[in-house]
Amino acid sequence: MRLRTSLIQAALAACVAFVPFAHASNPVFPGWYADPEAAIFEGQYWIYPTTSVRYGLQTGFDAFSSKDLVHWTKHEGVLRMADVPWAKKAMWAPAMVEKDGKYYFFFSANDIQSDKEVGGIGVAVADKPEGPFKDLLGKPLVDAFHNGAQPIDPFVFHDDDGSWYLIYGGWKHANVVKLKPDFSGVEPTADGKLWHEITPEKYVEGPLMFKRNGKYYFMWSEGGWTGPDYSVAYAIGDSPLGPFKRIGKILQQDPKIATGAGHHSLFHVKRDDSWFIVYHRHPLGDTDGNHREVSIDRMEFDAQGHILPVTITNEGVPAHAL
Ligand code: FUB
Repeated sequence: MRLRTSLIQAALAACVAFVPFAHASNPVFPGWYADPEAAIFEGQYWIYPTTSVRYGLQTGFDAFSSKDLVHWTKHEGVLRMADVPWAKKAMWAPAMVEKDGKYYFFFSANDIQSDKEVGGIGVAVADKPEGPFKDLLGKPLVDAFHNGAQPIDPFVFHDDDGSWYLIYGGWKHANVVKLKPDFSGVEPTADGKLWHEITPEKYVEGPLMFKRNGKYYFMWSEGGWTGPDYSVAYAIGDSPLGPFKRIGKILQQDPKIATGAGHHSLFHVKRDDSWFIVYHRHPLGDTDGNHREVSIDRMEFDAQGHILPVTITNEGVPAHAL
């Protein structure tokens, strides 16, 4: 009898130990979404993507939040075109930061083709990560071409000396410019210059910057975003103003998994120094350029600080608490 009881107890203990652990799968949530901006706000993971439909239909943004990278909650319409008086045509490619308890949502709008048109990069603000976000300035933050860069695809980098930088640019040119601390405009760097061009070899769009062990990592997308060869490369420099020399590709298609893997951002979990790359890609065999889906995989560094090539997967990543 005692033997049977202890066998039952052992079986129960084994069951408790074998609670199946949660695992994501790629794409991480349903729907055509692209240009995902990853942020950690209020103890949760957040993704702010472009709604990947024709430009004319890009009239607002949804956001997604998660506590574990596996289960995602959709927040619909966190920023709508109706709340940006100067936006008329398309809104896409968000960049997010938190500052002094407010949340700032940078975005591209109107797809301007010359300085004669109204549009460029805007910024909206909210009290909560889920919005509702409202236009901050009543006009674009960057409304013209500088150094040949179309004012799209913003990324905001907060340096550890307190400076805020906007890194942006389409049409194969990347600029970095210092932001005023209240994000109401741009201001010169110490050398008196405003628009610093940092375009590396093969740069196309989708820039991103972070700092690790005292070095500045600059990342971007190359290739064409509607096609299979879209990809991500990077450089390492000693200053946010460059220079940046291309090191190589770290994210690209895998003909067994998906095509056009690009326009990424990153989750850095400080607790265990783990890094996740959040990016969009096209399903295999689907040639509609707007059919883009958001996926997450691991990103790792070698002992010298180089970024290792990312393995893109269908399985995604295991649950990862913050
Ligand atoms: O979503 C529109 C465009 O797709 C972005 O500007 C590019 O970076 C590309 O991802």
